Amino acid sequence: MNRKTLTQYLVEQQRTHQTVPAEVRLLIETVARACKAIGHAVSKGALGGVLGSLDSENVQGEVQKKLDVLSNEILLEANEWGGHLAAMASEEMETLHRIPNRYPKGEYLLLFDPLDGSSNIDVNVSIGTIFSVLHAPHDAPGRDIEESDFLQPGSQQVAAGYAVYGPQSMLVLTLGNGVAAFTLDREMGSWLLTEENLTIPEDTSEFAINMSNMRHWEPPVKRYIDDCLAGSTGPLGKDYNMRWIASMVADVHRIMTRGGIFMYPRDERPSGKKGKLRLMYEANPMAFIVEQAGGAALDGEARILDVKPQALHQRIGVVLGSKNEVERVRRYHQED
Ligand code: P6P
Repeated sequence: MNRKTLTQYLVEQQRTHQTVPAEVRLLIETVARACKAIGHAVSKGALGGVLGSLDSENVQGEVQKKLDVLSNEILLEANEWGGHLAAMASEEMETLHRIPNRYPKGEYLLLFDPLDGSSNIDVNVSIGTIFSVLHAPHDAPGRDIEESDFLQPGSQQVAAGYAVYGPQSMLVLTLGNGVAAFTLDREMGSWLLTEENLTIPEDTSEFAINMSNMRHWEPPVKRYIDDCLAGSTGPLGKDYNMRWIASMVADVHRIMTRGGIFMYPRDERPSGKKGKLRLMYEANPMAFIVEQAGGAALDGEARILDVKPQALHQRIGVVLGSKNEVERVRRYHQED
């Protein structure tokens, strides 16, 4: 079977939709090439001397894995010379990364979590890269980009995607016209289209949450999970299954493939009041992808893509996945 390459898919998207200019196509191809390089480094494991932690911490106060830093550098180096970006921002960097003056600047902003789920690296569990593309403000070309230029609601995203480095390496991408999935052909080194229109089933009986945080949850979350655990004899009238990979990319990819609901809610701990996951480069891109596949994404009550960001690394509660199940969780919050 002759499958379309990522480039063919992007050219067709460019021809069909005015919202996909050539600059965006170049940007996505560049990020996809960087994800191939990251996946290659990840797959070497101990053989590549890239496992384990560094003595450094990132802006989140998390110990950095060698692969976190390597993945971040791969994305920075791949994207700074191309002329399509005005600046970049990353989970691994405290402030934005401006394009060096020796390179031309473009009109897009790229945000990424270069290696999400890195606590799973050393135990050989799927991890991934998450990225989000915004348009720089129209007056940006004449001035230095500031952090405030990134603080746009997720509804403003031009494109978003993730790469999951698992049994297969896959790239899942939206340009605002549905969601496409590509599988890496390792012999050819090409991302080949394997799903043109990913759609999340509207209903599910599978939830994903870290149960060890139960004592910290707000009452609506506790009531919802209790009702799921009550199964067919409880108010929801059906048995539920549970999954928790502790790698957002892998948990979300399962939901993109067979449905489900992913929850990392804000909780009552001082550290959890705003949630654990980051809005700009985890929640927003995943919310864009999930909504484009017919799912829903809330912070518990409000639509994530409507949230006006206040800070580059701000955190947010996340409830996303099968539309009818996310709506059910919203109703639990409204009962309070
Ligand atoms: P916990 C990984 O560190 C991450 O940011 C997400 O990928 C994942 O969903 C979550 O944190 C796991 O958190 O508290 O279960 O380890």
